[in-house]
Amino acid sequence: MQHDLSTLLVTGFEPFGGDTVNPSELVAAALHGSVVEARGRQARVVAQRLPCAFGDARARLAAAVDEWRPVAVLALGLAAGRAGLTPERVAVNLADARIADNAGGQPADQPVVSQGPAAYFTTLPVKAMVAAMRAAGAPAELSLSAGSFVCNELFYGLMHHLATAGPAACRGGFMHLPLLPAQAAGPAGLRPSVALDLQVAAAAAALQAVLAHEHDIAAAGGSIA
Ligand code: PCA
Repeated sequence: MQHDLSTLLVTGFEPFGGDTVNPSELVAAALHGSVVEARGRQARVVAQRLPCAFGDARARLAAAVDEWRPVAVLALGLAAGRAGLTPERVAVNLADARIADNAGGQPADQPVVSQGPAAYFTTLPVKAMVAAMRAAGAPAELSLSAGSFVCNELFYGLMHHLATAGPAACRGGFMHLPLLPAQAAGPAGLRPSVALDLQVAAAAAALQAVLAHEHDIAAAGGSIA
């Protein structure tokens, strides 16, 4: 891999919770090596697969950030039940797991970083990302909570790393993805899903928005409750 272009680091998770696939690692892998262009800027996507394990995932991401020194990081994960692609606004300093992670870890009511701030806001232009994904024909919406499992821990760990130790000027954030149709075809009852091709196209559009918008667009949004 060349270092001539700037880098967009995109991560995905291995399957967890009894699933055999995770759309986040498939989307990240599909984008690996592609060149994103927007407003005269170019960056090459480097994808990294992460273990679904508290502590381990965020340590590996911090190491990848320090290795690649990307202009931005977009971490991806699955949120079964979401009806579209959902960039997250807030990472909270809380690990509270309803199920065990892939290493058997199941923290209850623990801080991600003791003495860390209660929360971090994303530094990605999430409203511009939502608009770009919708323009690409994909269902997308802002989300206010990444939960309290490994994805939130990764998101919080990423933002803490960028705020305290990582490369200056690197922006970071997290986006949850919906199930794939094949996952929703199981016996667990009807759940929303989005085809892999559309998830990949939407994530590519979101990355373009990241390059195009150093600051988020002014647009009405947010949620009433
Ligand atoms: N989703 C989980 C962890 C890994 C993933 O893809 C979560 O939302 O926390």
